[in-house]
Amino acid sequence: MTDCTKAYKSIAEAFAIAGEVTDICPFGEGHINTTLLVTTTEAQYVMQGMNTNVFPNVKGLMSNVIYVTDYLYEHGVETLHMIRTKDGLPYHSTEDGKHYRMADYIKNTVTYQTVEDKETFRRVGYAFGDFQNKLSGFDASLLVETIPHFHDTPKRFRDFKAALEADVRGRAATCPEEIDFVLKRDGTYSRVMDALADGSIPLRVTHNDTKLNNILMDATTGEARAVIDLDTVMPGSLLCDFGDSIRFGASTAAEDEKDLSKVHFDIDLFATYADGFLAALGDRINEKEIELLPYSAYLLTMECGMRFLADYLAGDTYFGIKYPEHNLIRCRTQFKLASEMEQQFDAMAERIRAILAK
Ligand code: GN1
Ligand code: MG
Repeated sequence: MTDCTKAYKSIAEAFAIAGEVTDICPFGEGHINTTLLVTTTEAQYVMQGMNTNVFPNVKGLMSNVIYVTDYLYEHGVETLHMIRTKDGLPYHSTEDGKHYRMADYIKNTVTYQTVEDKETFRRVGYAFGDFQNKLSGFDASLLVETIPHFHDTPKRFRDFKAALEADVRGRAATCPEEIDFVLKRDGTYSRVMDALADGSIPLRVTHNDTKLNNILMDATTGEARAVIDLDTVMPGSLLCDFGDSIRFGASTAAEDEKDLSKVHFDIDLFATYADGFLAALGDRINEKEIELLPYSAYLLTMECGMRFLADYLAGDTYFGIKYPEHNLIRCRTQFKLASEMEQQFDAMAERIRAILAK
């Protein structure tokens, strides 16, 4: 039995699973929760230790996940199926104050860290657009705001400046160019929040973390099977879901690529994703949202970059890291992408117009 299996076996056994646990191993690429694949003599499950630093309200978090998965299931959408504990509870708490949840492993699916072929990315765009459609009838008042101000970029910018001011690790001296990159763009961060505030774009129930690796693709057919990582499903803007997918998927390299000469914004991938996303939405997107699609790619990329940089300055307390400069490396890829996007706003708008004219 591996050390990992030994460490988590009794936790896995707290859930109403089939068979005897034979193996438990780390799984996936998430930066927040501890994700494990549990294998038993009869089935496989995904177990997660929830990060209470990021999600202090575990009860509210799990209530959201159950509401959303039940709703999707009732509407015929393949989704996560949460397993209750043997006591019938939605999650299991250990004596040392950690909280775990369990879901069925969805068989014959894969996730991608970069786009391997364009058609896949179109399907991802369609699937995230469709996810919005499916949730359009969902009663948003049922949802707890798991992370308030999650995509409030001006607030993220203020948090970044506070981390810079505090500079608790003395790291600011190691990254003056990156800091300057964020500060210089003050004034470019509020267009989505402003549009929500003046009512020119609607508040919807959105996913808010639409990375390519948050969607399970069928290993045989290549079809999108299920949207996962439902922890940040909250009221928000469709633009954040679009922009976040672009920042991650329309890059030619991984989010933590060290060689920046490999990192480029690929406008063809932008257009491919937009094609799928807009096809799913049909006329359920308004003029202002359409106008802000190119900007949203830039905005979400800058937001994520400043969050990585702020976490580097704060001593890596939020995102999981594999080495000390990991967050700095991550922010550099985001800034490289954002600087290329800035040069291509007109070209992006042109591609959107061409898609809508079809
Ligand atoms: C986190 O949980 P994961 O790894 O899918 C983060 C996102 C960031 C992303 C950057 C709750 O997503 O907001 O965009 O890392 N999730 C949370 O890769 O903060
Ligand atoms: Mg994830």
